[in-house]
Amino acid sequence: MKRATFALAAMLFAGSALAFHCPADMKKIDAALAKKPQLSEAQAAEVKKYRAEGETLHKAGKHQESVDTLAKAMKILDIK
Ligand SMILES: [Cu+2]
Repeated sequence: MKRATFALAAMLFAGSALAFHCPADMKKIDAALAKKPQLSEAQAAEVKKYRAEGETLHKAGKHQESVDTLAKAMKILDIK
């Protein structure tokens, strides 16, 4: 019983940490885009796609998927 409670608490903690992660990543992407990075049309389209997908996933509560998707956009933009 105690172990289950701990596991649940750990899960909730991980979930909320990730919930903060996505908006932070989106902010980084938006900031990078505001600087008009040198991207090919295909790259720019991909970044936009991942950025939108990440936001949708975040709103759906799928934070891990959101972080993973936003990471792809960040990789194209070369954000660390
Ligand atoms: Cu999220």
